[in-house]
Amino acid sequence: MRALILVDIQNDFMPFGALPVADGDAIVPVANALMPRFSLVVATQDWHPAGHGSFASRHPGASPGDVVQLGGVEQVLWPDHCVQGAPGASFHSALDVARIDRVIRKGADPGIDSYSGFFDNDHRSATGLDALLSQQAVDEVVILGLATDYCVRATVMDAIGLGFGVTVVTDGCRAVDIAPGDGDRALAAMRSEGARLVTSDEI
Ligand code: VGL
Ligand code: ZN
Repeated sequence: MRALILVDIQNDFMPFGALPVADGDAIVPVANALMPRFSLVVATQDWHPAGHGSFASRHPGASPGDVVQLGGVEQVLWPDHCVQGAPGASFHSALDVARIDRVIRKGADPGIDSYSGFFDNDHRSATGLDALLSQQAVDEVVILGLATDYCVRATVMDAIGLGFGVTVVTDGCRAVDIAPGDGDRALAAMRSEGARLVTSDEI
């Protein structure tokens, strides 16, 4: 059984959002076209409390892009984004949310970030996504979303580690690219860990 996982297709990651991903809105039609082809569609949602520890605004003197320790692991600091219940945390208005079967929220613990849809960044707490997929006898996941170099990458790496067959839809992903090429390097790393990289017309 195969499932589609949509990673963080939220307003704050769109070009008009608080943590803008260039061309991020270009993936919405890709997601909409693929959803009807899957019997299980799961969307992850970055879902931070105000004042989350990944926000630069919580660290006096720090700026977005700085790296600190948070929850015992390295943490890139970000602008405030995807605050629970705020418009920036909502899915893009053109995303066909009626086709989403389950939403997995992550990043709610102020003391640790959660890029992956499966685990917090220290791998201590699970979001419930693995249990959900196992219940549904899913053995293969197809993943797309935002951003290639953070939450897509982490979700893909955890899925591989958990033993799922993993396909990444490259035209359904866009990168933050703090350093030019981060997105391409992330895709190369996913491939070398065993992910299959395809374009949506190959699904
Ligand atoms: C993400 C940075 C911070 C992502 C989430 O969805 O890739 N990136 N929070
Ligand atoms: Zn976040």
